[in-house]
Amino acid sequence: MINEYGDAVNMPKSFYITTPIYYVNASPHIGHAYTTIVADVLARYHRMIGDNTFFVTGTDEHGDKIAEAAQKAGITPQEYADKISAQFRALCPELAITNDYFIRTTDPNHIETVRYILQKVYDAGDIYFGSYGGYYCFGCERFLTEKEIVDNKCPEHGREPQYIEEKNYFFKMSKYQDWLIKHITDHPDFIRPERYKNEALAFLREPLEDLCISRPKSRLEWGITLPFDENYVTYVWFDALINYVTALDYPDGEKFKTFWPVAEHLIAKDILKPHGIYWPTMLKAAGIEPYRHLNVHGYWNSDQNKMSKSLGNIVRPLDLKDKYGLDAFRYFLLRDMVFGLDSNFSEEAFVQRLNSDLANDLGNLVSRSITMAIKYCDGKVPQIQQKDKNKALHEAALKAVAEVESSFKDMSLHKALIAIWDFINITNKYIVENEPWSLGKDPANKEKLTAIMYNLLAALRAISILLSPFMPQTAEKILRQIGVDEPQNLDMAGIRKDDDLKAGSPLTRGESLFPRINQEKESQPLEKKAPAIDLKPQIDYEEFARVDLRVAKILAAEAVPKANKLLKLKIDIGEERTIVAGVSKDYTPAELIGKKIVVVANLKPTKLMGVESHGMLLATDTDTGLTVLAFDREAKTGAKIR
Ligand code: ME8
Repeated sequence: MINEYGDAVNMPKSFYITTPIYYVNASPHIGHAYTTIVADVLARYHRMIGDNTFFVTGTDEHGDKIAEAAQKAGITPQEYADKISAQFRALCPELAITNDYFIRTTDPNHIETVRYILQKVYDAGDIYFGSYGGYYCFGCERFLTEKEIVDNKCPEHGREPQYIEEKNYFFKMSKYQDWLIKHITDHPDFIRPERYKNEALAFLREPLEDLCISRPKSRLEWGITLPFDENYVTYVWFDALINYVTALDYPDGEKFKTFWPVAEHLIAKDILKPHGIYWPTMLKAAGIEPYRHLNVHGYWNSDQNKMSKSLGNIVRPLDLKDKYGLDAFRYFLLRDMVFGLDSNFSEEAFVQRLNSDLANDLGNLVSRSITMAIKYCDGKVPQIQQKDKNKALHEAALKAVAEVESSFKDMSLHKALIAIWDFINITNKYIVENEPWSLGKDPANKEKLTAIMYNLLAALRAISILLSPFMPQTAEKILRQIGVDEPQNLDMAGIRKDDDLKAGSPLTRGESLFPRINQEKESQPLEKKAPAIDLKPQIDYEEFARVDLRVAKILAAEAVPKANKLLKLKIDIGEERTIVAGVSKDYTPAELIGKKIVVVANLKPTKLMGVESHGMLLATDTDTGLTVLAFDREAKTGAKIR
């Protein structure tokens, strides 16, 4: 029999999951951690249900961005790539990531595969030499179409794209436009969730241009040399996307045969176009079948903005893990993002979830169940009769299993966690309704009490199995407390069969799984960190002197209508100006009027909520909000700051 994916049923199924390979121009933040953790949960789940699984992550190391970052840091691109790639690699064990392979685009086998595919596509006549001029965004590492440029800027990176015209090699992407539209239409979940399929189809409503796939070495040397022209290197996306087949030993590897037909890519929405448009057409031209699914999630924002080095609002995954524990961190990320939509990171929301879902619901359930079972069953898993097993509780476990299974099919992992928590709460209710502490007062209730304890332990076992892909350390801790020796051998089938608890196994009380956090007393909010100082480019004095900093006296201040953070300030810097500043949560207008502050006077004017701002004040983040830079002695209005 053949299932919906064309696999022979009863054969072990295969599952291939990839994350983007991350640029090595900056250290990892929670956005990277999120994608990698989601991939890990999927890989763990598929291994648990018996699928032959392969999970790849890695780093993307060529291109302008890296060359530029290395130059600023005063080291070679290879040294730079080695350093940051090592940070991404080290993050994997810290986050309990079970990747089977870590790929780097500077690996010799990858370079060979890229050259092989380029030659193949070139020989097939789909690469030609030509000339092109267009607006290039170095953040996206690609030319932008006119429609993508808003107010002369790339909306994703807030930078002006640069006009570049040069002779280059082009991939005939346009030739595959109709094929791709048909493929996406015929396979409605090829790109999912649906909003991103629609976005890809919207790109494809415009004529697709051919893709420039080279850079002359005279401009950029840090890349893979084209096999058919020594003077050019490959364009970074053509290089990077191929990692997904290099990792499987394309073209002849067994892994390629097994895993490519079931390839699942996981990305955020920022790189939809290269994955949804470039990559399938490249595969088609190279004679390789398309991947099975492109799974696209939204952004983790911080303070309502996309995390970026320049905004200094980067949240570092290891800081959170060190402060609150790995499983709490994994749980929060997976529970608080609806796959496909953006989510705002806030430490407060994190602590709330930790206290309510983890400390209260799960932690309390485990600790009181084990304590009571030890007390009422002499420290061992009891033996009970089939008729005493609680049907309703078992059915609730089966319902959770079914919901978890269906959530994994469509990537709605937060729904899987909601289903598991429904079951946790039903189990908590079972305790409250049965009042074992009352029954325990009368020895005549011994049999009833023993049955309740068994049913509770069976529920804990089911909860741990369901949780294990998400929170592997917690699952293992609970299973050990209920006397399961080999937690790694459990699977969903073990929940369906309800007779698997081994009578006589020792019960042990562990430490509290999730101690409550008293946010006010105990918790210092994490510092949002700017990138490590050694990665910051040094500038010379001339560069600094181009910024015109002035002493400004605030003459008037008022809220900007409908904006929730902005104040409109009238200032004197030797002339009168209006500036708009995001400080209304931290200062009242009255507090500001008369104050002398520091302003960047030569910033290009910009409109904020309809008000034109002619400069920017300086402020710094503190644990309680913003503090505006002011003076501790006399300062002359309009004077230059040196
Ligand atoms: O684009 N929220 O690398 P990259 C959620 N090298 N996820 C985020 C995120 C955020 N705020 N920020 C980053 C590249 N990510 C290329 C990829 S693949 C052949 C080449 C995650 O370092 C998310 O997975 O910019 C996003 O797609 C990826 O990091 C971009 O990583």
